[in-house]
Amino acid sequence: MSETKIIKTTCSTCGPCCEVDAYVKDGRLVAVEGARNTPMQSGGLCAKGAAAAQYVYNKERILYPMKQTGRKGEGRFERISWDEAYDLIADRLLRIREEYGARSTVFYAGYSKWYRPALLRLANAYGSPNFCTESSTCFQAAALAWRAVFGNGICRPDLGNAKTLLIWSSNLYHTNTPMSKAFQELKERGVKVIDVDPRHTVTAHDADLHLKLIPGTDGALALSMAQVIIEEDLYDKEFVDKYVYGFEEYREYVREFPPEKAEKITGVPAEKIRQAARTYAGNGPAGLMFSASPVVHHLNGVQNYRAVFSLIALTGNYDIEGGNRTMPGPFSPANEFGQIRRFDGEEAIGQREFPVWYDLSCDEAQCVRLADHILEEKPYPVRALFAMGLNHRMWPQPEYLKGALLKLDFYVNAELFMSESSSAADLILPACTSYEREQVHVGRGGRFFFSNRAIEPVGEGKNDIEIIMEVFRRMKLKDPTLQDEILEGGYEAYMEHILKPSGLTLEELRSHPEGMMGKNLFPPAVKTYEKEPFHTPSGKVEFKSLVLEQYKDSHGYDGLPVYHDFRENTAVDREEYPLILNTGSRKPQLFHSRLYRMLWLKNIEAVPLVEIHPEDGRKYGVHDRETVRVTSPAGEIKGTVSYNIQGNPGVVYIYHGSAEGDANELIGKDYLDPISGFPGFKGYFCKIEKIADLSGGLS
Ligand SMILES: Nc1nc2c(c(=O)[nH]1)N[C@H]1C(S)=C(S)[C@@H](COP(=O)(O)OP(=O)(O)OC[C@H]3O[C@@H](n4cnc5c(=O)[nH]c(N)nc54)[C@H](O)[C@@H]3O)O[C@H]1N2
Ligand SMILES: Nc1nc2c(c(=O)[nH]1)N[C@H]1C(S)=C(S)[C@@H](COP(=O)(O)OP(=O)(O)OC[C@H]3O[C@@H](n4cnc5c(=O)[nH]c(N)nc54)[C@H](O)[C@@H]3O)O[C@H]1N2
Ligand code: SF4
Ligand SMILES: [Mo]
Repeated sequence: MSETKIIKTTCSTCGPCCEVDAYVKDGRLVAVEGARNTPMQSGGLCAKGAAAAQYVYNKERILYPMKQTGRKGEGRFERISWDEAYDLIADRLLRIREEYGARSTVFYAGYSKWYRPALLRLANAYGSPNFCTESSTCFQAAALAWRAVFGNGICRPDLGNAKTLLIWSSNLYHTNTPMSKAFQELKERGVKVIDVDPRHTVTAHDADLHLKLIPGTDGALALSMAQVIIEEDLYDKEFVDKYVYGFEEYREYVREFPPEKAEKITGVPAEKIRQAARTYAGNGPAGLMFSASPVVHHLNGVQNYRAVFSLIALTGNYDIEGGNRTMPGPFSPANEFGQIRRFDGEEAIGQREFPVWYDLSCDEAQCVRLADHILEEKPYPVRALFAMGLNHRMWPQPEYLKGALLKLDFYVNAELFMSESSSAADLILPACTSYEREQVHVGRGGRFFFSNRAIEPVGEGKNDIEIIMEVFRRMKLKDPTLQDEILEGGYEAYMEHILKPSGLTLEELRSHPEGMMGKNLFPPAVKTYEKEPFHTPSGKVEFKSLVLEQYKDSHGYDGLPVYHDFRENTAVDREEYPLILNTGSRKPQLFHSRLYRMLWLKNIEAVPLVEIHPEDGRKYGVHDRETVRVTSPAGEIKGTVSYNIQGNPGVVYIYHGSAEGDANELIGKDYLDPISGFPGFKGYFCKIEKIADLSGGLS
């Protein structure tokens, strides 16, 4: 009998890429534990990671390349060889480019980030401006808000030196497990923690002050804190005088938000607003921890986060020790590799409607309008989609997108699983998990580590970058932006290439399972603005954004971080739909659509829950565990009531991504932040009605 081997590898079942020890026997993954003997892990693991074997050997894994044989969307496939698959892709994509132009092909990446730089290269080399990712609903709106204020680099809170930490909507115990250790250390040090969250989460439980606001009212709360800080003379005059543009107009504007008025808008008691303002401004240095999504999943999302980010500059906590600053780190190889911009000169999806996305955001197209673009063919048709991990349930009204996918001339999806979105494809390709591939990783603080392949790929699975490279070769593309032809060089050369700026070699890294510090690190620096102006049009921190202001007449954007209340600013009949609908606040055992197929995880909550406050239960005549219909102006779903007292009455919480009751069926596809294009996932409207007595789903 063979021995069980322990192999140092990574889990990337969700985002963070945690280092793990994989237990492998007879070539099979039998168990996973958090890595021992590395600086970041101590043997612990989250529930999703511990269920790795159910992920890797899931019966829905795609094992071979498969071609649709029936009618499109019917889900009938036949196995073909990789060779045939590559030829088919090259042939179809080249013909579509010839006939309709390169922009008619969209390159898309779902939530798995590691291969994106290579996919962007492929899109560039092919010549399409339409490279887009799941960031069309995640992080990039927060980045956009940040850049509108500070111009460049996103600064994280300096947890090691802060005396106060203001957490603005992050439930890190559930969403960023590796961070929870740092958070506990900070608590032990006696750092004051303020948490802004509509629910009393585990993270809020650990806070000194919890501001339990009504979802989507973040802007009013931040402006009110600013009002207190300015009125009580707690702001950093020197920094503001020297480095801030638009302060006088901002000061005038925030006068409209005294805490008593903000209390009415946000539901947060005026005294708590004052206390938070005084602590954040007075007990510095203070860091602000923000999140990729909840604040920007609202119609006024970008402006709300701009109001929040402005507090950093107002209190002089920008780029100082213990505030928000560029942390010392490596010359990030992944970024260096990906930093080739989108193909310029052609109008990308969403560009006309969301121009600031293109001015400030990133290398990507805003694909929230993908379905409209396919169906309406305006301003030009989209005919093909080369996707990796596309899940239509990410979008509001997912069936609308699914219908549009069926209209494409050619749609290929590389996936781990035979997902619903894969079944609509002409061709599906088997991708592989982190356990089945090698990978170079950049950890926190400039530490690099190598992730071994723990097992051979399941079926004929391939790593996404190898797939991209072969598609590139078969189309005989040239990467116009690179001297060394990196996509032609093979995966080994690719890993070498991304490691190059760190000063480490692949050989060195492979022989150091504990990881290595990069040789070329950014030296720790503070107050970088003293040497270099901010990368904004004014060269200063912009409380009044000149980029947004340009579009005042054409798009109605305001330069100040103005507050518009989503409850007033809507065509929805509130008598018909009295409840606020907040979707997708994370659960520790789920990850969007991908983990419902893992029974160990799914059965923790076997049915889709509609979480309501008991007061609402009484008001609308529905009880815990009853089956209810949830209706919004966009659609309806069924779910099981779960009484929950974490939040306030008046708000319903539902998770997304499950075919059995997807919250996204309820969100209107045109209910978007006009600046970022982000859907209002966390601030729509609904009603609930009882349809049966006992769901029987929960025991
Ligand atoms: N287990 C698990 N972890 C995940 C994910 C997952 O699906 N599952 N997803 C990953 C992804 S893609 C992302 S973007 C991150 C998100 O990471 P987080 O932002 O930390 O996660 P959320 O739970 O979405 O939101 C955090 C908190 O925001 C609160 N919130 C909801 N609406 C509002 C609002 O309007 N204003 C404010 N201030 N707070 C609000 C919620 O109550 C919640 O407690 O998580 C990542 N980690
Ligand atoms: N209602 C509502 N909707 C939301 C949100 C919300 O809060 N509420 N949150 C939004 C946010 S922040 C995000 S980030 C998105 C996430 O939305 P998605 O990116 O759609 O997330 P997943 O469901 O994880 O789907 C990604 C797919 O990628 C596949 N996959 C995983 N790893 C790999 C890999 O290595 N290679 C390949 N080729 N495929 C892989 C998975 O099997 C899965 O089918 O959802 C957004 N949608
Ligand atoms: S948080 Fe859990 S599931 Fe996500 S990568 Fe880390 S161990 Fe894996
Ligand atoms: Mo996200």
